[in-house]
Amino acid sequence: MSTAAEPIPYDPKSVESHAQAFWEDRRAFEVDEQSDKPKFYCLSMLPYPSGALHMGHVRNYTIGDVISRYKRMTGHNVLQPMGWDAFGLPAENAAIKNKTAPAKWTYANIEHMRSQLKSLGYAIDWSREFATCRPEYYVHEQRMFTRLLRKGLAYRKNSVVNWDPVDQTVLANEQVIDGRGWRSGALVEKREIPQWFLRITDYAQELLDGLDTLEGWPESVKTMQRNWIGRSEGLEIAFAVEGGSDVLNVFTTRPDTLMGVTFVSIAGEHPLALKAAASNPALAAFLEELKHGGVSEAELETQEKRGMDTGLKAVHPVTGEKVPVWVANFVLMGYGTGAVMAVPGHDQRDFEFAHKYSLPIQQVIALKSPRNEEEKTYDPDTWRDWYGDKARDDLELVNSGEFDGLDYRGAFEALAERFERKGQGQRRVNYRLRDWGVSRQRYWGCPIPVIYCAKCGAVPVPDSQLPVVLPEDVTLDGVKSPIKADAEWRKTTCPECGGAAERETDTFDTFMESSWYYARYTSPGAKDMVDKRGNYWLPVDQYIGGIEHAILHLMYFRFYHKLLRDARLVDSDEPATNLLTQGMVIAETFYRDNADGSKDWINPADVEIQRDDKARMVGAMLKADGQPVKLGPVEKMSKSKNNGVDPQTMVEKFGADTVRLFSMFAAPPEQSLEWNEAGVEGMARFLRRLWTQVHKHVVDGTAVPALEVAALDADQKALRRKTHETIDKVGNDYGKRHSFNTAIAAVMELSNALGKFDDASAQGRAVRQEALEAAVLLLNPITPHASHALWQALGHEETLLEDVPFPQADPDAMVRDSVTLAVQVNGKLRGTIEVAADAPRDLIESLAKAEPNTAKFLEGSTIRKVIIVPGKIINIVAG
Ligand code: ANZ
Ligand code: ZN
Repeated sequence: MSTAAEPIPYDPKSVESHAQAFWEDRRAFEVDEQSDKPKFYCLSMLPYPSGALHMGHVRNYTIGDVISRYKRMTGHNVLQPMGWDAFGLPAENAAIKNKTAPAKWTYANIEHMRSQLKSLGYAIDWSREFATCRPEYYVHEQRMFTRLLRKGLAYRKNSVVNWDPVDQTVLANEQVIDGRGWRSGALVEKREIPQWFLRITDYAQELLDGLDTLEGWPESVKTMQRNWIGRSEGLEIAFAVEGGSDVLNVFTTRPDTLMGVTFVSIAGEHPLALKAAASNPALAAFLEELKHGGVSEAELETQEKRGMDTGLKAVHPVTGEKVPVWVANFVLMGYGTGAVMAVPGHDQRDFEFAHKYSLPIQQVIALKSPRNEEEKTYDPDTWRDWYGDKARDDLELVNSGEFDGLDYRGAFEALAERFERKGQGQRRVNYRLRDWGVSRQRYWGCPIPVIYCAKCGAVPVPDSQLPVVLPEDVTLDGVKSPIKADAEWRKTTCPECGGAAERETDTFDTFMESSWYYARYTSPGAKDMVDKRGNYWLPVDQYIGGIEHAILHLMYFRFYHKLLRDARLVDSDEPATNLLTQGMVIAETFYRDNADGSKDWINPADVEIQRDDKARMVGAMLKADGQPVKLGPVEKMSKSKNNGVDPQTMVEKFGADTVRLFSMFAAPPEQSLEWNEAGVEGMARFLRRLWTQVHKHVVDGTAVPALEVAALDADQKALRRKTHETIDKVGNDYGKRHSFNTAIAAVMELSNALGKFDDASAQGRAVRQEALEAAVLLLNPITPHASHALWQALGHEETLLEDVPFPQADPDAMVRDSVTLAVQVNGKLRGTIEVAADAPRDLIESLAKAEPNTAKFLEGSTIRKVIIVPGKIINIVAG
C-alpha cells in the first residue's frame, strides 16, 4: 500500500515489467490436468514467424487472452498455449535475399516475436511452446503419414504443377507472376508429376454432417465449408455409343431435363476423346491445345467456351435418338464422370456452347404460373435466368412425352426408378471436395517419409528410421531445393529389400503442421502425436483466428481430428466447439504520386494529421519535410499499402495495457478495427484516470472501514448500485456475448460516476473502495498489468492470479429504492418527483399534486383522471 502523500504517477513500463516478472517467477500460466476446476482450452491460431508481430496478431492474441483470463477468474483450469507455424516459402525467399539459411532466419524471428508476445503480457503456458520446423515436432506427422499410407488413406497420383523450364524447377502458385517464373522470367509450363494425396474425400459426408453439430461456429464459416464440400445429388446415366460397345456415363443433377439433351460434352482427357483423336489429327491437335489452358475452376468459369465434334454419336437412353459427342473445354475430367449430358435449353454453359456451334436447343421445362411476360414464353435466342431454375415449385416438364407435367422431384424419382430397374443408371452423390494434395517441391518443409526402390516401389520409412530430418545448414540460390540437389542426402537403402534406394525429396504442404498442432499442445513430450492428456483438454473450447482460414485450414483441422479419432488417439469428433473469427485491422493510407504515375505509399507513423475542430481529418503532411501527402482509402494493414502500424512502437509509447484496451474497445471482435492513434490516446487517458482515482483514494493510508449497507445515504447507495450494475453487465458482456467494447464502456461509466462521487466520510470511503475494486477486477482480463498493480495498491496481499474470483453482482445492491417520475398535466411535463419504488398509488398522486410547479398548473381546475405509468410517468388530466 502506498503511503506517499502524492499519488504515484502511472508508468506503464515499470508496471508492466513488474507484473510480467511476477507471472514469470510464479510460472503463473502453466497448467496440468490435476485440477478440480472445469477445463477450458482457449486457442488462438499460431503465427507464422515472419519477423515481427503485426496488429492482426495483437488483435487475435488479445481476444484470446481476454477470454482466457476471464475464464481463469470464473474458476476454470485454462490452457492457453502458443507455438510457431515455422515452415513455409517466405523463409526461402528471405534466405535467398539475405544469403542466410531458412532455419537460421526462422529461429531468429521466433526469438524476436516471442519477446514481443511476452511484452504484451499474454497468459500463455510457455512450457508447451514448439516450432513446427523441429524434428521432434514433425516426426509425429511423418509417422502419421506412413500410418495413413499403410491404411490406404494416403496415395500417389499424377497432378499438374507449374514448371519453370529455365530453372528446371517446380514453382508455387505465388512464384508465378503473369505466367512467368519469378526468378527466371521464363514462360511457365504445366507439367504432370506424381504427388501425394490424403483421402479427405472419404470423410466428405462426415465433414458435412459435423457442421450441424457446431453450434458455436459462425454461420458464415459453416456455409463456406458446405459450399466447399459441395455435395450434389444426381443420377449417373449410361449413354451407349453408336457402333461398338463403348458406354458414356454422364453425371447430372437435372435428370428432369433429360428429354432436352441435344448433344453430349466430354472433357479433353476423357478416354473416348483420346480414342477418337487417334484417327482424327484435327481433334488430336485441339486436345493438345486444351492442355495449355489453366486448371483452376475460376479460369474454367471465365474462359471462352471452346469445343470440337468428336464424330461419335451417343444414343439417348429414352428416345434412342442419336446425338453428337463434343469435346468441351469447360468439362472437368476430375468431377463426376468427366462427361455431361448437354441441355442447352436449361443450362447456361450449354446454351452458350450451342449458340456458338449451332447445335439445337430444346425447351423441356416451363413455368405453371409465370410472374411476368418474360416467363410466359421460351425464346431460344436469349438466355433468361428462369431457364436454369430448379428450386421453383411451379415448374413442369414439357415436350417430354410420358414425363410431361411432372415437377423436378417427380421426374428425378421416375427416371431414377426406371434406370435403376433397367441397369442403365443409378442415384449418385458427388462432392466438389477434392483429395488433399500434400506434396510440395519446396525445401523448407517437412520431408515426406517415403523411399523409392526400383524393385519395391514407394516404401514408407519405418518408424525406427523416423524422423527423416531436413538438413538445416544449407545455402539456397532459389533454383533448386537443397535436398533435391544433394545426392548424398537422397541416397539410402530400401527398408524392404535392402537394395540401393532414393528418398522422396518433396516436402509436405505447410497446412499439414497446422492441422494437428492444437492436439500436440495438450501432450507435450508424448511419444505419439498426442496421449491421453488430449482427451482431458480436447475439444478446444474456444478457437480464435482470421476468417481467411474459414475454408482450407479449418477443413484440414477438422479432417485431421477425425484421423486422430480413427487412430484412437482422441475420443471426440470435432476439434473445436466454439470459433471466433476476428475482423481485419484497417488503417488510413497516405501516398504521393511518382512521376511515372505509380504511388509512393507512406507509413502513418511518418505522417502528421491535421484535423478540424470536430477532430475530422482534413489533411496530412510528411513529418520529414512538412509538405502535404494525399489521403488514400482506409484499408487492411498491409505491406503493399505501407499502412501497418507497428505494435512494438505502440507498446513502447503507450504500454501494453493501453494497446490491449484499444484493440478491445475500438470494435466488436468480428468486425474491422480501424487503428487510430487518437483513440489509443483516449484509452491511455482513461487508464491514467483510473490509476489516479485509486491512488488518490489510498493516499492517506488509513484502513478502509467495513461497508455498512444499512447506513448508506442516497448518493452512497447510488454509487453502490452503479458498481453492481456494472459488475452484472460486464459479466454478461464477457461471458455470454463476447462484447468487450461495451464491457469497457461500462467500466468507463463507473469511473465517471466515481469522478463525481465526492464523499470523504468513512462509509463514502468504503463504497468507493468497493467501486474501485470492481473496476480493477472487471478490467483485469484486458489490462492485467495495471489491474495487478492497482489491486495491490487497494491493499490486497493476495494477487489477482489464483485467488481472486470475478466479482459477483449483489442483487440487493441493484434494487432501486426510489424512482424519479415525470409529472405531466394534460400530457405536458410540469415537474418531477422522487418516490419510493414501492410507493402506493395515492401517495404518488398526492406527491404529484403537491409538486410546486404542477400545483400552479392545476390551480382552479378539476382533476378528471390520473394515469400512472409505473416507474416513469404520472399524467393528470384536468380541465
Ligand atoms: C444436365 C443438366 C441440365 C445439368 C441442366 C445442369 C443443368 P453440381 O451441382 O456442381 O454437381 N457437370 C457434371 N459433371 C461435370 C464436369 N465433369 N464438368 C463440368 N460440368 C459437369 O453440377 C452438376 C451439373 O454440372 C450436372 O448436371 C452437369 O450438367 C454438370 F439444366 O446435367 B447437368
Ligand atoms: Zn526394395
